[in-house]
Amino acid sequence: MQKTLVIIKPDSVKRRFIGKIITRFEDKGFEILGLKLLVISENVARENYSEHKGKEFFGKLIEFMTSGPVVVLVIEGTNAIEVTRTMMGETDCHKAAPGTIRGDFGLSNRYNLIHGSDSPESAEREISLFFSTEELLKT
Ligand code: IDP
Ligand code: MG
Repeated sequence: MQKTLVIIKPDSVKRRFIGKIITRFEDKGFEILGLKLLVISENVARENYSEHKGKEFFGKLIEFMTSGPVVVLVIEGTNAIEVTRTMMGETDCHKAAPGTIRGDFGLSNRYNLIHGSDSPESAEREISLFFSTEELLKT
């Protein structure tokens, strides 16, 4: 079993995709261990995306991620990190395959609807940015 952090990004919340996206993970068989609706602070956004600091899109990414409410979830299941990333599709929604969240609902490479941790180390770091242990059903 593995845990991962998913963020339903501000564009998804604005487009009323919260239910649709959570349903995909529930239908797949994942368990939800934590869930909240919030506006991400600039510091937390910078921390979540620290690996991209210095890249040309970093400033706009932080602006986007703090532009409105998001839903953050901790989901658990077999191979959750890789399976979630497969379900999300490629970063650039133009290139993401049909059947993926980005492939089905997106047309941008910045406004791409969803974040998912990309490694066990990132998952652990990102989960602890958003949730205390008391806020998760299991640790
Ligand atoms: P990921 O979300 O698929 O893991 P990353 O490469 O980690 O993709 O990039 C983080 C986020 O930064 C992306 O989800 C997207 O919102 C934004 N981003 C990535 N590459 C670009 C780009 O070339 N232009 C604009 N935004 C980008
Ligand atoms: Mg990434």
